[in-house]
Amino acid sequence: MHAWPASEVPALPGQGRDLRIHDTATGGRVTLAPGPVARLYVCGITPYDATHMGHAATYNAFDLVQRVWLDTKRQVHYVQNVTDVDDPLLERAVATGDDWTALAERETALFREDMTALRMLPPQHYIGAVEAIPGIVPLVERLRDSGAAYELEGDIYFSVESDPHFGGVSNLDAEAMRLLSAERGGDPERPGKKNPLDPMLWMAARDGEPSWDGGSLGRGRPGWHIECVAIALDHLGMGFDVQGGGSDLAFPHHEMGASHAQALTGEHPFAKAYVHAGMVALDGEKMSKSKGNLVFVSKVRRAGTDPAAIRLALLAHHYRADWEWTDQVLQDAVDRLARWRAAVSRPDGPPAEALLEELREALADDLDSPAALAAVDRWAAKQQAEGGTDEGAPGLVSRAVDALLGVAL
Ligand code: 5CA
Ligand code: ZN
Repeated sequence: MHAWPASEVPALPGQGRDLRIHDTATGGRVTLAPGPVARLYVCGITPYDATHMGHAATYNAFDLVQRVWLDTKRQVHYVQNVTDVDDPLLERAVATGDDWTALAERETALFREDMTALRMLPPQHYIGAVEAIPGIVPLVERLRDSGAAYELEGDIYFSVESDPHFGGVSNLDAEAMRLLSAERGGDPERPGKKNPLDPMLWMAARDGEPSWDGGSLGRGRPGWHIECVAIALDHLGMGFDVQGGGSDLAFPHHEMGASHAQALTGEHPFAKAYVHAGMVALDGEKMSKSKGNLVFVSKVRRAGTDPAAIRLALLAHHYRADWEWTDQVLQDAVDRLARWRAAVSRPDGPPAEALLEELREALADDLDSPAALAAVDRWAAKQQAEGGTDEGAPGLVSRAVDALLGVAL
């Protein structure tokens, strides 16, 4: 699949800082030290509805990861998937009478537009589950042939007991895992499984559902976790720097993915850090396509809101926090954008070198975007109150806000 166009990232004077970020697996902060090419995998959308502010907040977090790395003069090798065949997508298509491929294509196109408008840097490889199937089949065959997977009435399940590290990403107890498995696409109640948590790797063809040639697996379609493993191993290999997603992906998705990869390669870890963004809520409940309590990026854009203001609304919250989208959150961002634009539109202003270092330090400190915004607020307030004589300052502030926060002033 094609991704979306990249907005330019201005070069900044001086040197960026290494990112210290919260890793779910260790439960603490790790200092990432990628090579000259940092490797990032971020789980993509299941395209059965438009991009909402929760999605946007999560992609914003990993856009910041890239911007911090780029500021250290590294390149970033970024891969993202699109879960363009899965139960919720097929169910939605049946419910609305849509063709499932048309639904997936339409919503993926809208996602690209939203990402472009929000100045999110695109992945170099943007890969759909359907196009990954030829790479998934041999992996499932290998897992089955090595004894890490087994057949149940034509479906193939992964055996979580085949991985000695199982549980090490999300660090949850057995009861919590069982509850989340049932909630998030698993089938712990199905009789005949070796362990109730075992996830499906390959689902044998069902009547009325799409299916593909699975070689010795028979016709069917891939499970969810193996999709991301196949794509990540193909394009990044084991031991890449960060796997990212919202906190609802820690278990089972990232836990199972890590286990699949470990069983396939005998290596550990799959990702050096597992990074999870908090959940955005509306009216007190997590925004989710299944509940329908959504604020869509595209709708807010169509209502005339500058995408830069949407981005500032996201940045005003720490990526690990759970927070609530409200009209006031957006209004505050619109006001902030206006203040910042007025401040950089003058020919000169207070010196901004210290601000650049504050921005770098805030973001390197577990992507503390609220602290970054506060630093720019202080510069803008000083500009408004006293002005300044540094002719390079407004330009430097614009470039720094663009390069590090993805906001065009
Ligand atoms: N296709 C899979 C990942 S392989 C998937 O989870 N798709 S999704 O469309 O449901 O979610 C896409 C991303 O948005 C995931 O990282 C998910 O954790 C995140 N996300 C979903 N809802 C919210 C929310 N309310 N707040 C923050 N992030 C969210
Ligand atoms: Zn994924």
